Amino acid sequence: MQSPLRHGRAAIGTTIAGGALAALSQAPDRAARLLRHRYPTVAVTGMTGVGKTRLADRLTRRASAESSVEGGQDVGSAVMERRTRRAARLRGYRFRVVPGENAATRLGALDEVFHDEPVDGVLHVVANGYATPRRTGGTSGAALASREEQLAAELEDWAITAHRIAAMAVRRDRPTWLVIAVTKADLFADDVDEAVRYYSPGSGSPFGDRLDELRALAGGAKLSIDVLPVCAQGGGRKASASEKACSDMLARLELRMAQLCGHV
Ligand SMILES: Nc1nc2c(ncn2[C@@H]2O[C@H](COP(=O)(O)OP(=O)(O)OP(=O)(O)O)[C@@H](O)[C@H]2O)c(=O)[nH]1
Ligand SMILES: [Mg+2]
Repeated sequence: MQSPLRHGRAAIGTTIAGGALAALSQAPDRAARLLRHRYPTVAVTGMTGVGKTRLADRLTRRASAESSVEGGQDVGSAVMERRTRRAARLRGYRFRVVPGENAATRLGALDEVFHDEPVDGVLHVVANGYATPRRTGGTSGAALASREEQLAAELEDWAITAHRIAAMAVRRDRPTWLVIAVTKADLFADDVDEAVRYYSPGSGSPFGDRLDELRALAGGAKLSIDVLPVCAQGGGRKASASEKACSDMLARLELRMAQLCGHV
């Protein structure tokens, strides 16, 4: 088997998995999956408006429905979305996109992906304060929120998800992987490194501290954490320089997920 670590070094800017990564040899896991004949499952989590649906669509080569913007109003997902990336020899994925809006459907979806049918890995999506503000149910007009408010909301949202991830990780004997996808990088192209640092374990930032807590809770060897910038916008025919950068980031994310799932 090829060492995931060796590949990882070449492919990743920020891998803080350390020793946990060495334990992430997914070979027996892959064998079990092949027997069941299923793609690995990936939970896509994160607060409302960060870009989960858009990213999952991009990763599954699905055209995002422009109907999500109705009459200029950006509408969030109301139910869990299922997307499948098909590939030969079971090297695809089944994504479960948990709605970010704090509705009953979100709680049910969290139960499903972290308890009832526990996923193989987690793609937690954050947007460096650039989540699209969404109005709360029943009100109209565009919602407004500052970047600081969005970052605070994101932190609160993460606490709930992190708790679920920890509970799942301690319950199983094989390791769980978590990738923090810092999306909408096109909106802060000059600050990508800084954003990645903010979302990284050991950074001393509010988010970093929470990740450190999660690792302590789950046990270092039970959870690997990667932080990767990405953006899901564009990719059309008129590819500009920034679109090229976007597809490069997307490719790095895909490569990392493939490594974590034992696809490569
Ligand atoms: N600039 C930019 N905008 C993005 C990107 N990804 C998503 N968006 C926009 O951000 C908004 C929210 O994206 P969604 O994918 O609907 O967000 P979500 O996380 O699924 O939100 P909920 O369904 O409410 O949980 C949409 O208007 C997207 O077009 C990105 O990479 N760059
Ligand atoms: Mg959505």
